[in-house]
Amino acid sequence: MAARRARRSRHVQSQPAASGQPGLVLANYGQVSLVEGEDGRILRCHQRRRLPRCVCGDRVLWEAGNPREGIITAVLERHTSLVRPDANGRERTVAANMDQVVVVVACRPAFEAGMLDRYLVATELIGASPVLVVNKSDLLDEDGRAAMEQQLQRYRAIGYPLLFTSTHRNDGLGALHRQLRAHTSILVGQSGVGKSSLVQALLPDLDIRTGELSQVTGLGRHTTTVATLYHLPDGGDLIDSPGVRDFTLLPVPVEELARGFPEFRPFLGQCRFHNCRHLGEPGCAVREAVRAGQIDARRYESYTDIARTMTSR
Ligand SMILES: Nc1nc2c(ncn2[C@@H]2O[C@H](COP(=O)(O)OP(=O)(O)O)[C@@H](O)[C@H]2O)c(=O)[nH]1
Ligand SMILES: [Mg+2]
Ligand SMILES: [Zn+2]
Repeated sequence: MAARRARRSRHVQSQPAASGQPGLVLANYGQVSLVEGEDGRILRCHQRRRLPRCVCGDRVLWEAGNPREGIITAVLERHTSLVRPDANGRERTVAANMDQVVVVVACRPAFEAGMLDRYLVATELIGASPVLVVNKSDLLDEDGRAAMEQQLQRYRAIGYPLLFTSTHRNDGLGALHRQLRAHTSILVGQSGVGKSSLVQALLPDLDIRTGELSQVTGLGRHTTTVATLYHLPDGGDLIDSPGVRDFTLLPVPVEELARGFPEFRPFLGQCRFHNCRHLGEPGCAVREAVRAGQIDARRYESYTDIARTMTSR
């Protein structure tokens, strides 16, 4: 999956002429969306023709039709969106309006710093806040935990929240709950790190809820195959998306890529060349900061790796 800042006023715009009541799209199944009205009731909705296809997390306007059915009359402006290429390489939006992206890693499958950095950059570039979760903490002995802490210290230094969890031992889930409160979050990370297990642990009535949703769609228990938004018991929303392991970065201009590294920001604009790509140009303030130890060398290496894959396309 790829991430990209919502392109305001190009794809999705509020439709000033449209009327209707506000609603929240919990899931989209092609022609049909599940929309939650302000009273909490869930309706099956089709959408007016010529509207952009709405996605999980969209704010919409809808009008009542048959009992428990409605029609979407407007898709409101998206603040953030996650996009990934479909089978034909076309960009496809999977979810919208999340303000937090929870990147889940574990010791098994092995933690890869380069992949973590790609998730973090993609999150920064859509304007959402990353949270780092190390799941399967039960598999770490004291030394393993210390080694993991040490590797991840550079992310703490940037200011990213870092949590250790275990769904098997029920560790750290309270802290994760608190971190998700008052946010709309989505879990991303490599397959097998425990994302679905975390969703299960955070949403004790998940089975009941998916059952309810499939009753409304009449589509059977399909909710695990499309991005679906759930309300957390203590407040906040969690989007479960089965495809987020594919989350990668779409090409962005290199100047924009550097902004995806928050610790670079104090140095941007201080390079000798205004269009410096920080890849070896003379008088580069970013490289100078790496040399001076103000920017972590491993993170800078991730920057050059990502920049190279983008410029070679
Ligand atoms: N030891 C351990 N295993 C876990 C934990 N959480 C999940 N798992 C296991 O990791 C495997 C993958 O979990 P899953 O939730 O499907 O990962 P996903 O692919 O990221 O959704 C399963 O066998 C889980 O039982 C944990 O906290 N500790
Ligand atoms: Mg899963
Ligand atoms: Zn530079």
